[in-house]
Amino acid sequence: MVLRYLTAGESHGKALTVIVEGLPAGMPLLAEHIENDLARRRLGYGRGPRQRFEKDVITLVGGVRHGRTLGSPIAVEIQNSEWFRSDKWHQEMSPEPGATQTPLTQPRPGHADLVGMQKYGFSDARDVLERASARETAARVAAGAIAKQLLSHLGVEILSHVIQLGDVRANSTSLPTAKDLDVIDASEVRCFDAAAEASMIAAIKEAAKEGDSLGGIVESIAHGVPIGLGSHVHWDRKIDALLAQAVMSIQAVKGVEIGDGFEVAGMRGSQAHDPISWDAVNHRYVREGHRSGGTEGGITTGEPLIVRAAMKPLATLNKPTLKTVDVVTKEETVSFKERTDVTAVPALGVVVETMMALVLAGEAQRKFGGDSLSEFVRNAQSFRFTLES
Ligand code: EPS
Repeated sequence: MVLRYLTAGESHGKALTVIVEGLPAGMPLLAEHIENDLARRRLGYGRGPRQRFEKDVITLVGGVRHGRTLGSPIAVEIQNSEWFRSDKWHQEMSPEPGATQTPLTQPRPGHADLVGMQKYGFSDARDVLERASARETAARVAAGAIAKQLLSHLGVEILSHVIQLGDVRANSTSLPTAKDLDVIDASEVRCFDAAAEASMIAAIKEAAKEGDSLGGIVESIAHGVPIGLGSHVHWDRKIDALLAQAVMSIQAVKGVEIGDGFEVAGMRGSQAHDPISWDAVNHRYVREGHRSGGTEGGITTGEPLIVRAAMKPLATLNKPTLKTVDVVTKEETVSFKERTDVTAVPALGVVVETMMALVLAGEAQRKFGGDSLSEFVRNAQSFRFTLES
């Protein structure tokens, strides 16, 4: 791995931490680059009360001096405002010896609770759910914001939008670009189709009234990706495989698609592929269409890279109706009630952008190398000139 990162921390613990290693020195990096994406991750109609007070206050603990990276590991700490707000969490999540007075013994179907308890030998679901929580994605987004900074020096821009919420589908005929991001982020559900937006909000209201939750699908697009990231030569070097693993690792994601992956399965070969033509003005090959999603043979083609992710409805419900078993009494019951979001699909887009950025930054580092930003950019330009000549 050229670019490595590791997150630590629990949802209601004191803080989350992420360390990112393998980025070149001399890259401008400000706290606000990270804060912007963290703020975008908190957006979205249907989030629970916690998002109203979580501020994601960050501290750059290492790897950055005078606004530039040093080439050393970058460490970021993100405070959990929740921990500072209430004594409850000081006690529940204390690292000191002790025990909880309120163990959670009624595991939620669809969450990590039961299998996590079985696997790790716990009798309190909190020992599992605190880490399984999607709060952890805040730490990933901080890492991804740093990766996006590196990619910006290659002209790569990544954005996302919601294309389905519950059973409401957006009518997305054109591919949004970075210029559209402000409009998308201004939408309460981060949807680029205003007509669908209203129906999505209505669906969330309806589910909220019934104490239920909703899933959906997001599409994330990277424009300006260099040709040649990933490789056809081995299974674990294919860019599609790296992206699929990264995106599938996001909490509650159950499906990943590259380009029109599922749709082309039902087409004829003569219709399913993007024809190649030569752009004599810009001296480059272009694909007429986006069906392949910007990869062929596990390598980026330079066309927009398109990844879709399907999120299941959250397993935590405001009105517990899911049948389960109490792990102490073994009696039938319903899963425990927790304060929760109705949907986190609008935030998922920002997390998918993050995982794409981390994969692309790692693969760009692998291809172009360089210990300083200028060396990295020079190497990338040199490769591009070779292709254009
Ligand atoms: C989450 C449950 C909710 C979400 C949380 C993820 O938290 P709480 O139980 O504290 O209300 O708000 O997401 C975040 C805190 C966040 O920053 O994304 C869960 O069970 O995954």
